[in-house]
Amino acid sequence: MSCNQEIKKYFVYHGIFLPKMAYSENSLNYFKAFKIQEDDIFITTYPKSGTTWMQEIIPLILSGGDFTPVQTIPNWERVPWVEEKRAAQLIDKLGSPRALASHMPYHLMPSTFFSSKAKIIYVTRNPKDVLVSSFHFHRMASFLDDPGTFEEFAEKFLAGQVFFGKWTDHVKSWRNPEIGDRILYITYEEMIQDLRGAIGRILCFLGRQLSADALDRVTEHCQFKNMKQNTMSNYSLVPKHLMDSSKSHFFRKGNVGDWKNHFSPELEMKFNAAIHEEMKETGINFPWDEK
Ligand code: PPS
Repeated sequence: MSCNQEIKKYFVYHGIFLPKMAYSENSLNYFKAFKIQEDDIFITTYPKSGTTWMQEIIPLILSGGDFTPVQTIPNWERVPWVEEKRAAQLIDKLGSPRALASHMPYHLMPSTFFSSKAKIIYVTRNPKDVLVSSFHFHRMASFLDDPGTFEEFAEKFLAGQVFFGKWTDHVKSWRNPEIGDRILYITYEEMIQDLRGAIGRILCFLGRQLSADALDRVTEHCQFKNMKQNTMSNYSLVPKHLMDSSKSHFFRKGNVGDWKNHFSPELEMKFNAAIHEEMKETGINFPWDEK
């Protein structure tokens, strides 16, 4: 990293940058020793891939379509990140089954996670749109580096010098075959295209049901324009000195393909080549990949 001020905001955990504001040695010790329960449901994501969206959908599924939890409990309390500083206190309050979140790569999960039956929903998003979303998030979040120009930030993103490291490492880690059928892979793009269908897949995976009417209401509630108004999910409860919505909103655009408004042709070529090089041996194909 280039300057002292930047270094002060992060520490390095197994090669991954983590903002000191939200993570500490204590919180990571808590995370490592965390006891998984067999009916836990994990939302795992690389940042800016659709975490908050899932923190709305899963509680609505678990409540059978009752809106009370998502209208009264902030998203970070109803589905806490297990690695964050506030986790211990928040997770203690959860009923069963617990819905939990993590931005960690698979191999850094708590040791009891690997042998458990906990279910996992892994959301993937086109890394170009992740980069754009992350760039604007870095502009508004004081606990992250100033991103510099978009081109500068893209360099850091490709090098993994951003919180939670390289996108490719994260995505590859969660494709580990040993996870078996405990994991549901879903893309942000398919949720945009057919949210009702995507929630249907999640219901099936979790062995849950909603009436057609409840599914319609949940789907409508989870549309971008409606979630953006939910003060329990839109981060408006966070003080301005931490997240400054005059610079960028957390609920910014919520669409697919905003990268086209940010990438030069040169950057697009470079970005495609870098991602292709790191993903080519994996056999993983995404809908957004060049054919
Ligand atoms: S974080 O900070 O890692 O928890 O961020 P995360 O929630 O993973 O990602 C934030 C982006 O997801 C968008 N978002 C949505 N898009 C469509 N529909 C719904 N309901 C929705 N909820 C959140 C949010 O707007 C961020 O994307 P951008 O592209 O910046 O708008």
